[in-house]
Amino acid sequence: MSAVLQAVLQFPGAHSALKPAGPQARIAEGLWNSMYATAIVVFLLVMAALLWAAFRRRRAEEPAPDPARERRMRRVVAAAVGITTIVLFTFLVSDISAGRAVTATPGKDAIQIIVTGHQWWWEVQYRDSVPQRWVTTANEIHVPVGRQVAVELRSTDVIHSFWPPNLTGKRDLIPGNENSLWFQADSAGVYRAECAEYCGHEHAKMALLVVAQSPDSFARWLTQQRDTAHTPADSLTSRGQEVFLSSACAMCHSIAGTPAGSRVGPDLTHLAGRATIAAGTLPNTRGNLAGWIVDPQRIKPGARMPPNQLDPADLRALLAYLETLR
Ligand code: HEC
Ligand SMILES: [Cu+2]
Repeated sequence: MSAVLQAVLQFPGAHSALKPAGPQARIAEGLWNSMYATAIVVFLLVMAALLWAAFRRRRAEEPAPDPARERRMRRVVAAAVGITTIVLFTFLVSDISAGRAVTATPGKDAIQIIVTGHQWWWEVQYRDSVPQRWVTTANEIHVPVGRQVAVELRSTDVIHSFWPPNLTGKRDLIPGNENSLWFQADSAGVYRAECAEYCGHEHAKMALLVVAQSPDSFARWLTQQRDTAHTPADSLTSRGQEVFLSSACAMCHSIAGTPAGSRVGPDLTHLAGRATIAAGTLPNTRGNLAGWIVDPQRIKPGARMPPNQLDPADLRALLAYLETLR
């Protein structure tokens, strides 16, 4: 799955409000472009007037008061005030209408996703009328291209804010309050989103990826996510599962199909299918996984996962097991 990560790294626009990939982001970009262009014109006009005033030839003595000239000047000033008012009023109207367009109610066939903010990672859940078909993952949202995605935003601790700049504006996740937004990705790609509200020590390491894929490959992904974890097939991975279930890991993490069912930390049922670990902090490689498990505090000081002292053989078995969780 590091192909996903490669895509992010090779696509410099994967984290930019000026590279819109969906209808809302395009509205925001249009608003920005019009304000930017207007500001450039106003700046040039003001600078030109300033330079003209500074450098125009002066007469040696004060000219005699000239009522016609005074009237002309008054008219110029009134026109400038009038134009300024019109420009500001146009900004106000386009701002309000852009805001309304961005927050319009999503259609009935929108995909529903629940995103819960935790210090400092994102829980992502796809619900279904049948609870057995619910999918829980972390730090990665998969969506089909061209379909609306309605996101319900929750928080279990402090205020976070969900912001995928290529797709839409930001919206807060507030404890005890449900917020929502929707977006749509018009082209396949991997877009980076992040927490946009300071939420403590590791706020900067609270990113997530939005993977927009064709409807077919999204459907395949969702079906696969509904599977429980594979039963270990060899002695190494069985040992790894034993290590996982017999140490502290199982007190905080879930792996569907095993007795581990806690939701303190990210669901690990399909960990190996994710591109990054620790909310976009590190690429999901064996070395990074080992470093994280042994001492998460070195990588993300303050993260809600304690260091783990594991026998090297046990660690190797644990890593082999975690890598089977596709
Ligand atoms: C006290 C609870 C706790 C314990 C015990 C714990 N973890 Fe974690 N774990 C967390 C939390 C919370 C996170 C999310 C940290 C973050 O990204 O800020 C996490 C993140 C992870 C991640 C990264 C997941 C992802 O998708 O980003 C892995 C892998 C992981 N833990 C494996 C383990 C293993 C293996 C053990 C046992 C050796 C373990 N954890 C023990 C709470 C715990
Ligand atoms: Cu934050």
